[in-house]
Amino acid sequence: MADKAIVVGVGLKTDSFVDLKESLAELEDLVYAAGGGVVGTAVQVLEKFNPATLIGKGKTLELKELAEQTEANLIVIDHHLSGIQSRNLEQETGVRILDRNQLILDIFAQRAQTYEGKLQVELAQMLDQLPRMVGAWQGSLSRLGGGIGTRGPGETALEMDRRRIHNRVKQIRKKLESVKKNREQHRQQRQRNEIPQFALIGYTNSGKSTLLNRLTQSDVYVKDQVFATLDPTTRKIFLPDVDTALITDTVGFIRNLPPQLIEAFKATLEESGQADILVVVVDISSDQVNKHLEVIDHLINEFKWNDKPVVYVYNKVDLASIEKQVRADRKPRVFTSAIKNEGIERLRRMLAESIKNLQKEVELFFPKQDEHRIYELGRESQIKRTEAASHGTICYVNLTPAQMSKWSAFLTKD
Ligand SMILES: Nc1nc2c(ncn2[C@@H]2O[C@H](COP(=O)(O)OP(=O)(O)OP(=O)(O)O)[C@@H](O)[C@H]2O)c(=O)[nH]1
Ligand SMILES: [Mg+2]
Repeated sequence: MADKAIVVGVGLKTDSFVDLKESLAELEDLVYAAGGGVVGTAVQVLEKFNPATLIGKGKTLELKELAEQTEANLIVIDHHLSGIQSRNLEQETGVRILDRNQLILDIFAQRAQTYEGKLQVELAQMLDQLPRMVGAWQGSLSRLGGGIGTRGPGETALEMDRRRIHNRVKQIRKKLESVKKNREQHRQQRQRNEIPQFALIGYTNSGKSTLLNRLTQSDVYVKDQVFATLDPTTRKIFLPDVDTALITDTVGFIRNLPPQLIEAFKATLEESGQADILVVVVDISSDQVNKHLEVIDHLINEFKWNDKPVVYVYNKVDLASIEKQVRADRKPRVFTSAIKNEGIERLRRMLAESIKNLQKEVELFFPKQDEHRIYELGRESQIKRTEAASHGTICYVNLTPAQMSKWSAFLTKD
C-alpha cells in the first residue's frame, strides 16, 4: 500500500517565502518519486524554531487532526529534524515522521543498483542516522511496518547501537575504498589513452540521460522522475574533427542535497571531476532555472571544479516560451530538445569546439627509432602536418594539456 503523506513547509520569518514554497513543491515530487502520494499540505513560518518539535505546538496539533481527516500515515517535514524532534513529533501526531534528508535517502535506497551504489546509500543512511541517535529512537514508530523511509539497508541500522553503526561505517568505507582503487586502475588505463572527457551535470530530471542517449546512441534509463540515474555511465562520443571523446552521465543535483549523501557519493561524483569539460544541462522549461543554476554553481564550487570549462545546454526548449529563452544568458550555450532531436548537431559542434579550445598546436620530434609511435599519436589527435627531418620526423599536432604531458618527451622546445 502506498504511503499517504502530508508535506510540511517550514521556515523562519527572515527566510524567503518563495523559496519555501518552491522547496515544498519539490518535496511533493520527492514523495511521488519515493512511491507515495500527497494527501495534505501545511506551511508554518516561525519567529524561531521550537527545539522540542521544530514547529509550534498549535501546528503540531493541526497536523494530528489533518492526518486523521486524510488518513495520512506519514508526515514529511521540509527541514532537518533532530532525533528528539522526530520522536516528539511522532508521539504527538501518532504518525511516522520523515525529514527531507530521510526522504531523499529513501529514494536513493530504492534506486541503487550497483554494489557501489548500494554501499554509498547505506553509508549515507548511517551517517544521517548517527547524530539522530540519542537513545531516543527506541520505541519509535519508524520501525513498524514498511513504507517510505524504512527501506534499504539503513533500516537494520535502527536496531543497532551506535558502536555497531560506527563499525559498519568503517567497514563500508573500506569496501568503497577497494571499489575506488579498482576504478582508478581502469581510469589510469583510460588516461594512458588520453581521450578527452566530458561530464554531464545538472539538476535531476533536466534530461541528462536523454541527451547522453541522443549523443551516443545508447539506451540509458530515462524517466520522468527525480533521481532516475544514480550510477555513473561513461560512453564514447564521436564529434566532428575530434575522433573519440568520452562522456559521463551521473547522479543529478537538487537543492539541499543531504551532506551525508554528497560525502557518501564522493567517489561517484569524482567520476565527473575527472572530466576535462563540464556540460551543464538545464531544464529551460522550468520556472526555476535560476535557482537550479545557483545549486549547480554551488556544487561546482564545493567539488572544486571551478577551473574546468563549462558548456551550457538549455534543454527542453520544446516546452519553453520565447521569454524564457531570452533570459537564458549563460555562455557558451546551446538550446536543445533531446526528445525532438533538436539542436543536437549544434551541441556536437560546440563540444568539439570546446575540446579544440583546450588544445594547443605543438611541435613533436620523433627520432627514427620512435617513429612507429606517430601512428598512436594520430589515433588520439589530429596531426596537421608532418615533415621529414634528418634523424626522424617532425609532427605538428593539436594537443590537450593532458596529452601534452603524455607526449612531453617528444616536445621540441618552443
Ligand atoms: N519535453 C521534453 N522532455 C524531455 C526532454 N529531454 C528529456 N525530457 C524528459 O524529461 C524527463 C527526465 O529525463 P532524464 O533524461 O531521465 O533526466 P536526467 O537529467 O537524467 O534525470 P536524473 O537521472 O533523475 O538526474 C524524461 O521524462 C524525459 O523524457 C526534452 O528536450 N523535451
Ligand atoms: Mg538520468
